[in-house]
Amino acid sequence: MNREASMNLRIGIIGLGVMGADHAQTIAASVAGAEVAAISDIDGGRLAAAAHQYNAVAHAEAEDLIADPGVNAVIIASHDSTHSALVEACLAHRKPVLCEKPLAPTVEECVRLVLLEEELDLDFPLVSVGFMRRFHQPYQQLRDLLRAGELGRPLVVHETHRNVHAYPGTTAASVVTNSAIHEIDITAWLLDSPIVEAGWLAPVHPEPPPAWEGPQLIHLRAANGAIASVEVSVNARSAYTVSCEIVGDKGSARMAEPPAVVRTTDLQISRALAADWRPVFADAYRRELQEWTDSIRAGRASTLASARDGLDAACVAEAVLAAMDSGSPVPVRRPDTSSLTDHLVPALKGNTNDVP
Ligand code: ISE
Repeated sequence: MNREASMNLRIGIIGLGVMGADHAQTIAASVAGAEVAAISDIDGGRLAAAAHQYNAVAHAEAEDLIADPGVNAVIIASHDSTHSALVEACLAHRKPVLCEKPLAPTVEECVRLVLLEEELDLDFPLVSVGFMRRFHQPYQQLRDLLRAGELGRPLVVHETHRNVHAYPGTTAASVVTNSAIHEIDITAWLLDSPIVEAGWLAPVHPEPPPAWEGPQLIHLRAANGAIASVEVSVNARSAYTVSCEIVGDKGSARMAEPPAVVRTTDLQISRALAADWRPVFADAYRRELQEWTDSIRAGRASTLASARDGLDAACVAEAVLAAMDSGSPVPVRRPDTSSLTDHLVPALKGNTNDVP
């Protein structure tokens, strides 16, 4: 157990799958002012091993971790379908929460979370969403170039996102809500303009949606007039790769290939590529976790994506899914949250959480 008086932020992590385990490691190895204080996972063996490794409290139930007074901030890295209820529990306990993307798979759930948080009338928001690409330096440099006017008016964004293997249970829809949701968020963030229309295409194939795991082509149109094409493929087999190029009316800029060693053997030139996103975005995850920790300890809003950003991405994802069904481009519908706000949260009032 790790409950001695320390000035570190005591973080509880829910879910020890790929991302929960990765966050635990990053916090322990490279985030200043934070420690892994508690862990929860549905797999008892995995939970016990990680609790031992990090000298952390093990909670079989996620709700007990959130209620634990020894935990002052929570990371949710469990299955997408659990996000909404767990974020709500964090709000009830007034605990800052970093919820892995998506905030929740449906617009309805995201609206509820936004309203619950806003009704608490807090000094700074409690909910952050793990759109870590906002902390990836190449995206930040592309955004800086656009903001400085170096590329002129942005016209087209070309993006690709390829995973090696699909998760079991992947559907055409979950490719949008779990994978393409990154491009949905980062495109609006780069362009500084909300997405207003979405379209969807896929090659003709014997296995059409909903079972389709092959490449999808998503088209986005932003309010400022720019358009984006996103090729997303979760079963590409070749390697994990992500690319982004922005074309403006004065020039274009694209992410360069990551620094790597190029090998020449057997009459071939080659370099190693990543098997998944962790090595590609390791530095972005570290910077995101550091900023989250620093903001909570300083009692200020973080620069991570907010619950409203999570809702916005869900609205665009919903339009993509509607375009997938209808075969035509669909305008993005955004619920008028100001008319929905009545009396959602009396039950959440009254709890406190002391952050070091
Ligand atoms: C995964 O959940 C992630 O968040 C990765 O960043 C993304 O590239 C992958 O497609 C998702 O499945």
